Amino acid sequence: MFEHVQPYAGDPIFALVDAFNADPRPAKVNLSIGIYFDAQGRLPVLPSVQQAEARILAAGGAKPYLPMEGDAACRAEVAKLLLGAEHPAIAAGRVATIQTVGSSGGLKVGADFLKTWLPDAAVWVSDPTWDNHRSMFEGSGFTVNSYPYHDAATGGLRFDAMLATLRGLPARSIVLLHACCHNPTGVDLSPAQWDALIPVLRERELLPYLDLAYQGFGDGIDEDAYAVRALADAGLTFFVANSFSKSMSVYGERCGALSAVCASAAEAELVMGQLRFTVRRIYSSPALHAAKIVAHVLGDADLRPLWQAELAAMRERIGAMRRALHDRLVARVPGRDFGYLLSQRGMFSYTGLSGEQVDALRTQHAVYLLRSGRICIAGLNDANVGRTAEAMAAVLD
Ligand code: KET
Repeated sequence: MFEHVQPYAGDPIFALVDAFNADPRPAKVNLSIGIYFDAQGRLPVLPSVQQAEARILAAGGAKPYLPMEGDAACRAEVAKLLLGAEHPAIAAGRVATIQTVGSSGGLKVGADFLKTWLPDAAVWVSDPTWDNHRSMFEGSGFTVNSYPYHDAATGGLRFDAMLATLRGLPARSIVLLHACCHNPTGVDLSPAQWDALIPVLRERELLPYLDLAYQGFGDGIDEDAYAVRALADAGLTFFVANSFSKSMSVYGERCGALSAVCASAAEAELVMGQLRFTVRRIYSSPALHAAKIVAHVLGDADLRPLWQAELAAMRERIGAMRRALHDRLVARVPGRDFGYLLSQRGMFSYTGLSGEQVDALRTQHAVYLLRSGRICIAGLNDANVGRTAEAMAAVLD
């Protein structure tokens, strides 16, 4: 029956984590997966989340199925977090938000919805992007193409080339955009560049699909939602999948959402209906505990500011580690430009290291990063940043 089944080569990110865990060398450094580790190298449990869970546990209660679209309080909080509490699109009923199984669940539900309702569209992702974007959309039956994005020569953005490509796309093409903290490069559009992109999206009648997995890790919760709010302010119709995995350090709870900002309340209701149906035939309904965590943390007058401070502390620690790695590399490898470490945003930096240099870092120095040269800065701490810089310098020499 299954003799013809092809072996699975494994996911490049999860496979690297497995290899890291199996490595017996005590001084190993994990800069592979996009997970925030604290100054001691541990996966943090945020006090805001801990307190929310204590309250949830104390309240007890049965464990019914959630509706297909998820918990109402959670969904309302998500829409406000993305757009700002007072955004007119929310008041007008133009935002259809469903709670999903991580933002991956949201991305996938959105992809299946789009394949049904825009069946002839192609998907355009940045070059490069998170590998799973391509897999997910291809899995939903789309052709996935890429638009120019990262400039390997300068470590910046190929913004003009990106715009030129988008200007040439057929109407109703789906354009996947990282709202902030681009994965894998850490190179983001500035607010002015978003403002310049929006008329192109509108004139070409493109459908923006935002991935917001790192809200709060760039410049701040509101700052990182600039793209979402600018698109909504401009009256565009778009999707946004957002995640709490990283911002609340609740990876395994699978807390995420998908929002469709639509032209009218009537359209939002139609989209919501079909999103429900899409969910029903994949996983029926999302997780209760995830909904309660998100709704409590975002909706409570005490927990919300606590969470915001915790997220700010994570962001600031990443900034400090960017600076620490930068300064050590500059001292160790003079004449080479490491400015990208300071200008890139979020958990990731694109180092420009070759596949061979990445292999040498892993085999000779027990420093793990993706073969594309992506490092997760959030895996650095005071105890390992010096060794990491030494190892990087050694492979650059
Ligand atoms: N979008 C992006 C851009 C992203 O980097 C991730 C995870 C996700 C979505 C999925 O997050 P979720 O937990 O489903 O809400 N990225 C890291 C982990 C992974 O590959 O799954 C990573 O790139 O290392």
